[in-house]
Amino acid sequence: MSEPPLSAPRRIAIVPARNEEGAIGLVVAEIRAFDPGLDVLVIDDGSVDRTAARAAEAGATVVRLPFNLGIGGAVQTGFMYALAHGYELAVRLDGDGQHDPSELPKLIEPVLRGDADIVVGSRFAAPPFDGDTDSYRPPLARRAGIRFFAGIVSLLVRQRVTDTTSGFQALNGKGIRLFADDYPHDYPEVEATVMVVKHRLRLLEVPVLMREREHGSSSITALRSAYYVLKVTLALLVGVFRRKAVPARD
Ligand SMILES: Nc1nc2c(ncn2[C@@H]2O[C@H](COP(=O)(O)OP(=O)(O)O)[C@@H](O)[C@H]2O)c(=O)[nH]1
Ligand SMILES: [Mg+2]
Repeated sequence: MSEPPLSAPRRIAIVPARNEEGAIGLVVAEIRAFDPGLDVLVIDDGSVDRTAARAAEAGATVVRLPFNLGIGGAVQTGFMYALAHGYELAVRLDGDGQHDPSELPKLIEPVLRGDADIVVGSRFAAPPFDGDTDSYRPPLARRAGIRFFAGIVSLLVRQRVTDTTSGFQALNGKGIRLFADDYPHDYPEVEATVMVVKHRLRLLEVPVLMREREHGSSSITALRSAYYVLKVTLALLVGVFRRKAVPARD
């Protein structure tokens, strides 16, 4: 991707961030170094630190939400921005530096080839991560949760998925439109995976490595994980009975 062709689609990187002042500058710089044609949009979701300033200094456009909407609302804001500004390709990366922009070509290429509407970077689709000390290995309880959701979601979408909580993604215009119109709240990625397939968008997983977080701390604590599993499972059940998945445009 270092020399994109002139016909390259207008593209945007959507980066949700909350209190990521330690990491966000480097994240933005790395994305811009990877592909200078990729506009970087940071959604600062009610941070109480210098996240917005650091992102702007590094060259990102920053949308500051007036209060904390949560990851779902922040990500949807990013897709609404992308839709309103006519972007044809979007990538999404976390603001904590765990997603390595040098892996973006794996995500973007299937979208550009027209093989998928949404490509998700999976931490678990690759050959096992044991032995590889550089790769990301979540704690046991979290791995169990990840397997649990991979199982249910694979059944619901009738396609094997291994990582339903990954926020490392690339989407074409169809994907941008869907997520701008409707995006789950709270812990959104699991439900979003189901939504994509329900709307007949083509979902593809590709293996990626994920880096360890070096600054700040994960927003997902042990207690939150329990709430996460319960809430998302209920939401999936409700989703099964939900007739119209996207609110009509007016
Ligand atoms: N917009 C927004 N982003 C959040 C919020 N909580 C976490 N994030 C961001 O979402 C990304 C993933 O969160 P993280 O806490 O690292 O989760 P983990 O990687 O699954 O442990 C990071 O870029 C965070 O800055 C939130 O309330 N709102
Ligand atoms: Mg993280």
